[in-house]
Amino acid sequence: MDKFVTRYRKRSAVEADECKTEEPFKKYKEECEVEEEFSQPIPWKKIEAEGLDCDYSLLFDKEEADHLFNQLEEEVEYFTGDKAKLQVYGRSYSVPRKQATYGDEGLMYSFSGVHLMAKPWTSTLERIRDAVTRATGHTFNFVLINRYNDGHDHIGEHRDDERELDPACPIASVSLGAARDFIFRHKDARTGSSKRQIEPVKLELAHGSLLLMNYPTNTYWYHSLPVRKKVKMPRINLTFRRIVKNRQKTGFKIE
Ligand SMILES: O=C(O)CCC(=O)C(=O)O
Repeated sequence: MDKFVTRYRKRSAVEADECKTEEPFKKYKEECEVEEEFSQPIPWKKIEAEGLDCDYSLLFDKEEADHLFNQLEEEVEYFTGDKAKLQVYGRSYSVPRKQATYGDEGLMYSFSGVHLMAKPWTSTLERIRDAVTRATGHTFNFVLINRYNDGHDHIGEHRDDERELDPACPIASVSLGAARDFIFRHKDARTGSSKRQIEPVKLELAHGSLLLMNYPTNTYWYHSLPVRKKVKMPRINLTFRRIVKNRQKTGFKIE
């Protein structure tokens, strides 16, 4: 595993310290107290590089993560047939994994030529979403689910930089099932002949983990989940997002 810069902190403890501000900042202090109610103290690992800002933690212990994985296997309805295809430069490709989208009513997320409508939240998805909110203080109205049957299933390099995503809200990525490598590559260093040499940042996303991709990570860095033929077990990844309603694209909808 390549090295990356890490800093451990307890998010809520740090926020509590920041709340010990003097009288002129009373309003700020009150806001911090509200924030604290949302926070669940988990130890965060900071992952930083030029233009990359992420936080990583284990959100669920093995027993809970196993339970959530099994519940999702029963509840989630993935897109099939034409709905499981991407458009790249006018050509249609099968997605090398399964995908589903859930969220608040009327929300739609568009990428790679497809427009995916949110199905209503299931109870398990609400439970995971609310755990992420307690841990981060952020609220989310949409989740993209990717299911990888084994190490052949993968996702290619891309950025989650669609204009309908609220940049003030991190993308919160929850992983359940097989641990998989996850690679960030800077946009100016993606090929051997690139003008800059910036090392990729590589992590392993564990069962029950939470990775927060904070602004401006998705402006400068592509990410991917490469093929790993030795991985024989399935994995489910949930990326919780906040979509700004009036910035959604209109067009062909997949429901
Ligand atoms: O499965 C993963 O960890 C990555 C998913 C991803 O890149 C995405 O949802 O944009």
